Amino acid sequence: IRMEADLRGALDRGELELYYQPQVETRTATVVGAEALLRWNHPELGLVPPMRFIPVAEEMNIIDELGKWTISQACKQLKEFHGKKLKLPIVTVNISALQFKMGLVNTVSQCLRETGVAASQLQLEFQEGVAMKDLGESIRILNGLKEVGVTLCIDNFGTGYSPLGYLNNFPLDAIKVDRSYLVKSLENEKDANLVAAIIDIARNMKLGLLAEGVETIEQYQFLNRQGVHLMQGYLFSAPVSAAELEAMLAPWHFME
Ligand code: G
Ligand code: G
Ligand code: MN
Repeated sequence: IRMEADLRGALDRGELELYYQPQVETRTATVVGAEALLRWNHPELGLVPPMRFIPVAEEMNIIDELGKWTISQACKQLKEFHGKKLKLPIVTVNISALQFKMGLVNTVSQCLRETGVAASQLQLEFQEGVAMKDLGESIRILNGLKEVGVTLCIDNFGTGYSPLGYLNNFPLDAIKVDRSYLVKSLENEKDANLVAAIIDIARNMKLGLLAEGVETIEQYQFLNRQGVHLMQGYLFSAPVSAAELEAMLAPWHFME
C-alpha cells in the first residue's frame, strides 16, 4: 500500500537502477551481451526485486513510464560503454505484457534516436503469452519493432502454454531456453531429449538460442555437447551493477 505511493516517486528520486547479467559466448569466453534487470533501491525496504513492484506498476498504470525509463537507461549505458571503447554488443530488456501494447514502437525509436545507439544493439525479450492476445495487433507491433531494427527474443521459451505456430508468425531473432528445462535435463534422459528438441527447433528455424539459468559445470558441459555456446547464469555471473559489468568487458582494440 505504501509501496504504491513510494513507487510513484521512485523514478523522480532516482531510486531505480538497472542491473546487468552477462551473456557469455563460451567458446571465446567473452561477454557478448547483458540482460538488463530492474532494481528498486527503496530507502527503507532496501533492494526490492522486480517481481514485487512490476505487477504494482502495471496495476498503477505506470508500467509504460517505468518501461520507458528502463529502455532509455539501457541505451544510455550502451552509449557510455561505447564512449569508453568497451565491447558490449547487445543489451536485452524485458518487456511486460501491458507495456507491449503501450506505444512500444515509439518509445523504442525515441530512446534510440535520443541516445544515438544503433538499433541492432538493443534486444527486447518478452514471454510467449505477451503477444498471444490480439494476434494481428501483436504482429503489427513486432513488425514495427523489426522495422526500427531492434532484435526480438522469446524469454522462458516453452513455459507459456502458447501454440508453437507463433514461431512462424512472429518476426523473431532468438529464443531463451528456460532454466527449468535445463535443471531437469541433467536428472533424466527424457528431459535431456526435450532440451535437444528445443535446440533443434531453434536451429531449423534459424533462430538464435541462449540457455539461461546455467548454474553448474555439468549444465555447461551438457549444453556444450549439444552445441549451445551462448549462456547466461550464476555459473558465469549473477546480475551485477553497471560498474561491476564494466570490469568484465574487453576493450575494442581497433577503436584505439
Ligand atoms: O533478477 P530478477 O529477480 O531481476 O528478475 C525477476 C523477473 O523480473 C524476471 O522475470 C525478469 O524478466 C523481470 N524483470 C526484470 N527487469 C524487468 C524490467 O525492466 N521490465 C520487466 N517488465 N520485467 C523485468
Ligand atoms: O524471467 P527471466 O528469465 O527474465 O528471469 C531472470 C531471472 O533469473 C532473474 O531474476 C535473475 O536474477 C534470475 N537468474 C539469473 N541467472 C540465474 C541462475 O543461474 N539461477 C537462478 N536460479 N536464477 C537466475
Ligand atoms: Mn528475461
